[in-house]
Amino acid sequence: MIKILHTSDWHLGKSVCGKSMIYDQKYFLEKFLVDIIKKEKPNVMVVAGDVFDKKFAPVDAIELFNRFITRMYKEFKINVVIVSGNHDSPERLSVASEILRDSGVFISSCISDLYRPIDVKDDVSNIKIYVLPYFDLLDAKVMFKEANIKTYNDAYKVIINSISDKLKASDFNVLVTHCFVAGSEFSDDEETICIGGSEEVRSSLFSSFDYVALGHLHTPQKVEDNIRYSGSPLSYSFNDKTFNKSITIIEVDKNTSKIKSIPITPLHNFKVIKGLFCDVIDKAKRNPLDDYIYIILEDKVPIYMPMEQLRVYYPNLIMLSNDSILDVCEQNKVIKDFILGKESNDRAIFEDFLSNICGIKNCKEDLKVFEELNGLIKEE
Ligand SMILES: [Mn+2]
Repeated sequence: MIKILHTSDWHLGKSVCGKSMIYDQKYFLEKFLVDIIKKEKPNVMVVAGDVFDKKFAPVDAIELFNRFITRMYKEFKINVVIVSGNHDSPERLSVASEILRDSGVFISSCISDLYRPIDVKDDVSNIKIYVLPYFDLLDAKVMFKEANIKTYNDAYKVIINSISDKLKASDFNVLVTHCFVAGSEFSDDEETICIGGSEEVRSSLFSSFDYVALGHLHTPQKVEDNIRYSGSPLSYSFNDKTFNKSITIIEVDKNTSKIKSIPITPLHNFKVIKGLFCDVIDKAKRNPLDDYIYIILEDKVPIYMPMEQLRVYYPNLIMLSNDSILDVCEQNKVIKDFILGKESNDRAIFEDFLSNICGIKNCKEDLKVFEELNGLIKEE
């Protein structure tokens, strides 16, 4: 039996709401995934694109990748097959890839890599892993001299047709690629993908493969039983449909396969909390959390430094919003003008601060101190 571990969309170096995810990514690769590898002992790991979040990946992300890949070769001796995704720089990701091939690390960055499948064998099974990284439509047009390649579906059709006669029924044929397959579910952090547009690829094109390891979409899902997105290992948005992430394991015995997914335990969960400030802070005091938190306040009055107050209990509170107060401002001309700074002066702002935030009205002493200090500041 041969085991394939399928993962994708690591997006190493990504920040969410200004918070770097590098510790979470380090935890995923060096603790969670290493534990799975020790337990499951896969023969090969496929990474279906978007290793890095940016074409110019930060140094700590490159270091983490380097350390992990080295360990896969030295400690676990498993083959690693990587295709570049739309977030990766194909040239940077595939540095020294010809030499790395000899060590069982296959990094693919161009269409022509498809014609060099990777063999993984045991006594009964013969797996051929075909790789097709994310590519530019123009590259496909030039390579196949086909002017009528207008969509990714056209390109995939031509590209897959060009190897279909090489696929043998006696082999277990795997394709690793990074694209948007029609009919899949996406989450809000994937808004750049044009759904229903020229990016869409039909799953019927993959019918000659025994398993298709997809990357691009971050929600783990199967398009068909043997055509799957492993999804990203971490949530990268509070708008994620499901915060449940997983990796996929395919066990191949001759020409049959068994597929299972293993849920990922993240270092931090993503949580959205909604409510009035008093209830939210009450809950926070009773149950402090170090998860990544997004709080949606529903108060119709301004709250004094809510982020700072809540961060005492939620140190990883990374986003806070209050649509209710925006609605109030929109409806109330006085508040709107005040916020926009119309007809207000320093004294009026301070008076409003005293009454709205501190609940103190007409306190002559406070106003006197304010006027004195304000005068001094202005003199300076
Ligand atoms: Mn991605």
